[in-house]
Amino acid sequence: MKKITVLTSLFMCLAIGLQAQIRVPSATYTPDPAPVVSGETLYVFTGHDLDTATYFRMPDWQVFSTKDMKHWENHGIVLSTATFKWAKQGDNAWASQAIERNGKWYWYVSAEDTVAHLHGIGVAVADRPEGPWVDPIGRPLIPGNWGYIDPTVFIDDDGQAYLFWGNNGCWYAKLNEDMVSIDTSFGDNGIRDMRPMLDDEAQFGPRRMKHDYQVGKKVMKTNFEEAPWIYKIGDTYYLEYAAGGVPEHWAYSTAKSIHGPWTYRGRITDESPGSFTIHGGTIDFRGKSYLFYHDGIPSGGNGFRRSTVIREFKRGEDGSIPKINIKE
Ligand code: FUB
Repeated sequence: MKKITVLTSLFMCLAIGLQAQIRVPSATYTPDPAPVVSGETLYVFTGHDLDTATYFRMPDWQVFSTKDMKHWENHGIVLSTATFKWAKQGDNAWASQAIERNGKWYWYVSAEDTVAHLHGIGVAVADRPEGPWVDPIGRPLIPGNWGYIDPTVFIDDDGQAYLFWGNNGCWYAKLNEDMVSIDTSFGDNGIRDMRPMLDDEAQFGPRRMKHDYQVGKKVMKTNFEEAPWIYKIGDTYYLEYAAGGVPEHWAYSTAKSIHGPWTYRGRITDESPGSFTIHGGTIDFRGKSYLFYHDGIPSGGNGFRRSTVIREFKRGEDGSIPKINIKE
């Protein structure tokens, strides 16, 4: 009987276009999920909203893994601000993403630079996702500045690695082969500013009134909000991102060059239930595609106590990402 009910609801989900949800089992909150596949294993790197948070209270980062999307291993809190001596301690451990290269793991994190008193990007290195993680440079890789949060990392087919990041703007840099320094000959002191491209509706979607932290008031800006998620399929670069101001939805643009121009491709989701942020990313694993993001449902709608959710979806023949229903 139970089996029939599960099958019936699965059939109903497929018939009306809903994607069943998977939740990473955890006793802690798991915001800002960043999935990565290594061999037969999918790892999810997340942040950690404290149970008592009434504003962002995020002291550390966590790792989970699975081989089949059903059984999960919780590796726990494996990295904290304590690793980054230059960072504000015990808080502001914001979004992150990790990547494997030549047998080492590199974890790029948002943390508060105590010199600039603004978020910058740090990097930690380990032999495996479970750690131990160390800070190989003892300073921020990208020093603090307005909007310098939410790093996403990608290695192109020619071996060139890129780091993108940003809130209310998007910036990117070329990582050197060592993955812990940037190519300072690229852009302005190693950083290229994407804001002129972000301002183009054809590249990043319709403008709307949004708060701009640098000018301290609302201005007309395009869709891009924060949380870039960069990857490539075939010869197409994908940039997914939190969009639309708050509350955020998930959207994407594509390009034939990592330097743009980008083409706005539309919404992937509507706004995340119970959370004004949505941070996530899509990934392919064992022949299926999954969207990772966070919502506020387990906390009863507290946008500072967010949990990872996963939705399976099917890419279009042309590589397009369908609109994914995250409301059910
Ligand atoms: O989790 C803290 C911040 O909220 C992240 O850095 C943003 O992407 C948003 O999810």
